[in-house]
Amino acid sequence: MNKSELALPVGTTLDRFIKKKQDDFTYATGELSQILRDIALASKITNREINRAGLLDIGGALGEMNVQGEEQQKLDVIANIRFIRALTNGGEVCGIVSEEDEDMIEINRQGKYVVAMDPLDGSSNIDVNVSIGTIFSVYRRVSEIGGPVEIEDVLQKGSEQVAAGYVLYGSSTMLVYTTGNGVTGFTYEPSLGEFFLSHPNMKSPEDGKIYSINEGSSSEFDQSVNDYIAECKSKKLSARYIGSLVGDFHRNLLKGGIYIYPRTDKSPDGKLRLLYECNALAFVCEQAGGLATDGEGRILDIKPTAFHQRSPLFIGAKKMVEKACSYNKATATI
Ligand code: AHM
Ligand code: MG
Repeated sequence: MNKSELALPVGTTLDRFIKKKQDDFTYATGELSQILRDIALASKITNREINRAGLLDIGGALGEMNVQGEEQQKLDVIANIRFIRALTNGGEVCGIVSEEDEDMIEINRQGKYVVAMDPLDGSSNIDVNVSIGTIFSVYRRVSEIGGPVEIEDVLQKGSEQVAAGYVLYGSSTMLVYTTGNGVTGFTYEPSLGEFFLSHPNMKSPEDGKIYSINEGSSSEFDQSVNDYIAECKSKKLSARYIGSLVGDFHRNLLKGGIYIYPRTDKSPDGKLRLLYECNALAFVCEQAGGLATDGEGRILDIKPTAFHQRSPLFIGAKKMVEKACSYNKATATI
């Protein structure tokens, strides 16, 4: 046996990768690198808490509602605190908009970036050991550095994002992100406490065989959505829906599929939040060669008007999203 085979290389850590790629950033200052490291740190701690759910008294509901009128789970709140704390200590961020907080949180006026995030998405799956995720989106602030963080710093079109990604707490924990130069995935190695490069240059298949939608609400969907579902069935595609956006999106990204959360009678603007759910995944998806629309136009072109604004979402393999939107001939521009 060759001696070097006794100690095989462990691979490229996220930190080392970020450092190597720093020059790819539009603003190659290292600040954005620090934000990604802060997010990675918070996700490791959140991962630890999630893995202990069931052993400690951190499962179940907190007994309070968030700004969306949804019951907050204890782990939603724990993850929110962890991410805010890491980004605060990192010092590069001036403001955070979180699904769990009504108002923007001002942090460091010298920070050049704002972050929009859903610290723990898929709340209904927390207590039943099904995959959940963190979603994040980073913008460069437009207001003067040193002054107060402004609403306009966050209410930018998704096309202005400088970085976005997600963490999937699944059968393994993965961090996937883009800074506008393709999509890269890292897998967490718990014994070393590090994310390692595992999915370089992730690409969405152009077409796919999976459709993901909560069909239980089909009586509330527009006819065009039901027409597309009928087509999926006629082609004998596979229906896969776990109710965790990050998990459903990630599977479809790897295997080829479409995720749809359309408008419904109950949620006339859709359920998902534009700033910290749709935009972040739309950026990742486009960077991987896929497409993301609200059923009519490109997600990344929508100018947000409110922090917690909702949007319908059609996201995934390019041909599937185009096909789904083609049923909506009256208004679709894609
Ligand atoms: P949340 O942010 O409260 O967790 O809600 C978002 C989640 C998504 O992860 C998931 O795709 C969707 O809501 C499921 O909603 P539904 O149960 O209506 O199908
Ligand atoms: Mg969410």
